[in-house]
Amino acid sequence: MVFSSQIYPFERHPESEMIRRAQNVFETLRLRRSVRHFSSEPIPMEVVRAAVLAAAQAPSGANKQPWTFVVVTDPQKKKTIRKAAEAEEESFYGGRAPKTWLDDLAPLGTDSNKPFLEEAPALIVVFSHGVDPGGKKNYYVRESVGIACGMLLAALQMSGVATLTHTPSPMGFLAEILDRPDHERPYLLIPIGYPATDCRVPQIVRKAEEEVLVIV
Ligand code: IYR
Repeated sequence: MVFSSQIYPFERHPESEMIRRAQNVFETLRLRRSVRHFSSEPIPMEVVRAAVLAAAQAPSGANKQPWTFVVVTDPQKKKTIRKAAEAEEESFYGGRAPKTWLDDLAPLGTDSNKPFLEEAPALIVVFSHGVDPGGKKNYYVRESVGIACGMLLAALQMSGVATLTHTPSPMGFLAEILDRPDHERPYLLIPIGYPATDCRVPQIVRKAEEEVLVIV
């Protein structure tokens, strides 16, 4: 397909306004934490839809947009997903994971119990398309879908919705339970909602600017 081009309607801001916006984004994203204890209170579907549409504006290899976002609110489906995820996690924590991995997870206090998969009012299951429906390969699929997921997490956080990136492994069961077509593979499971009132999170420390930023 050949795209016709157009003048880009870029929105330019004064520098002081740019700095203010950048700091606002930082202040909001600084507060994002992986939440594992959600209130069951529903979140407005309009917010979820806008966040998914924001994510779907991500750049992708050859603009193939190799993603599908499935939003699950049905309690029965969430229960089925929880059961299948817990079965995988039991084998992960019960011997499949190397000791070094389990040692790294110990401070986070995670285990094979995943009540949040039922408690959270919605689960967003992100699927990647390694190939298109006709079987033709897509490009930079993991990078493209990873960027879209980052944009989704940021959009949700900026809208006031808490998130968890959950990766039961392997997660092929999600394609089955959600009856996805063959070219879609589960990429990430994102429970979303409001934190429960007694939700606690580990006290983690982010790397300092000098450790993550190099200006050449
Ligand atoms: N998927 C497992 C294990 C797990 C792995 C990593 I890397 C984490 O940062 C957290 C958990 C689970 O969800 O418990």
